[in-house]
Amino acid sequence: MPNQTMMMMIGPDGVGKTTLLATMYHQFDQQQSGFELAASKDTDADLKEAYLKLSKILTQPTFTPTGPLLRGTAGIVERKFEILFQGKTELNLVFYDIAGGLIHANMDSNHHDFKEFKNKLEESIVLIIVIDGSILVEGDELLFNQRNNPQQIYKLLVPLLQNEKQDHLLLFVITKCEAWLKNAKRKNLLETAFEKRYKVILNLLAQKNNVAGVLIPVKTLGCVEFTHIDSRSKNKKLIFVRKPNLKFQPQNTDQALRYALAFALLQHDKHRNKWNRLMRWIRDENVVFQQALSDFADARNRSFKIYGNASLIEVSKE
Ligand SMILES: Nc1nc2c(ncn2[C@@H]2O[C@H](COP(=O)(O)OP(=O)(O)OP(=O)(O)O)[C@@H](O)[C@H]2O)c(=O)[nH]1
Ligand SMILES: [Mg+2]
Repeated sequence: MPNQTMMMMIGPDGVGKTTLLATMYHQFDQQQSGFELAASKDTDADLKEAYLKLSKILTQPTFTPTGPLLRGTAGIVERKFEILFQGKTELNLVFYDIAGGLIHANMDSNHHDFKEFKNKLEESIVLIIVIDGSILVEGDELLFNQRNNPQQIYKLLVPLLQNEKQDHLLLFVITKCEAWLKNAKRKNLLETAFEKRYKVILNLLAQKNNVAGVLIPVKTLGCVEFTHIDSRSKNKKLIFVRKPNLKFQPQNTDQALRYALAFALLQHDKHRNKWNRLMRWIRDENVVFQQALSDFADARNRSFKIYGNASLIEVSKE
């Protein structure tokens, strides 16, 4: 029976968790390795629906954020996948896509949904922390804290990382940052803002041996750019424009997925039981697997900044 690995999309409502999941699934290139990612029927249908919806929104000349991308990111939705190796299921995967509202809940809340959220978070070994990039760079302290809520994410991480026996990967994925990916100087602004505003979380990572973090700015849309914050009403609004000369073209979302999958496979391999290990050794399966994993991991873009224990994401070449 193949193992199961849990991952969770984390971030307040509207940061772009579901959009990221839909674009990463769509953008992922299966061709390059012995591994294959297959979605369950429901997951495949839902994520394709989300992607189609996005592409339709983007045919309109003016861009208005739509509200939740898929009906039903209420509570926690389980998006199920499996990784196949040489045609056989190697690992079952669940991505928990949460309703962002859960992030703001009171930590001591006894509410059923929040308890379920904390339990599922405890099971997850990869956390995809989705950050609204426009607010990260341009938002004032109050707006930034409201919309990205890093304090609450820190409070959730502290108990999770206390278990020294379990390794974790944190992917800090920045969305809505098309405007800052144009040149090295602007990219630097984005990175500096991230390191300043997530300092407490990055300090936590620096003290731990059991966690690695990767900063991955992505384009989920690629053709919509932040222009300014409209502060006239009480509820500040971010104004984006649809760039007519650019295509809807996600970028680097597949990298987030590749980092997540490589880590899941590494952990899975590390925790095989002795009997399984022996059988694999006798059948000479380890070498082939290791080579495939190493090829898979080599297709990761290595220009992203790494925090914490970088050795946790390295695949040894044997
Ligand atoms: N400009 C821009 N808009 C984006 C981007 N990613 C998502 N959006 C918009 O942000 C809105 C919210 O995106 P969702 O993916 O539904 O956000 P979520 O984090 O899943 O939100 P909840 O499910 O409510 O927690 C959608 O209208 C998207 O069109 C991006 O990279 N750039
Ligand atoms: Mg959602």
